[in-house]
Amino acid sequence: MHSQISPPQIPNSLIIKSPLLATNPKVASPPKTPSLPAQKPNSDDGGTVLLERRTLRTEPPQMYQVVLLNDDYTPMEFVVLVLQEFFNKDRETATQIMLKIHLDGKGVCGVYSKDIAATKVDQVTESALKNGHPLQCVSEPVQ
Ligand code: TYC
Repeated sequence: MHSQISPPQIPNSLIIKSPLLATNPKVASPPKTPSLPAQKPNSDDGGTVLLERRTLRTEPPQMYQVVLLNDDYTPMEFVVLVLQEFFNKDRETATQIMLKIHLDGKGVCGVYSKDIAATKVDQVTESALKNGHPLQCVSEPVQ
């Protein structure tokens, strides 16, 4: 004779249905198919109705690259510090990006959503003005 251990039974009254699980398609539900208009079968098609299945896809959001422009006056050290502070670059990467900007005229510091990119531009511009440097920073849509 052997005894079986069965899993504990959870009463329905204790199961909470999370709204997150119900609405987040990544977690719970498969891609939605748009509902089709009701169709009357044609009299000459033998009652066959052709249903087209289309899957709704959401486009990824437009991303923005934040670009620093070269000038003749902003000290190299200041640009390196800006890249470290506002773009989270380590000292070596920041130095490489700064030198690229110095040689090419401009360089990408990072790619962000529209709002974050605008904030980065504001932060860099404010810091440059406060320190008396003409450093220019802009954002532009990627592609
Ligand atoms: N060209 C500047 C100098 O020689 C350095 C510099 C680099 C300035 C990058 C701006 O975005 C810049 N002091």
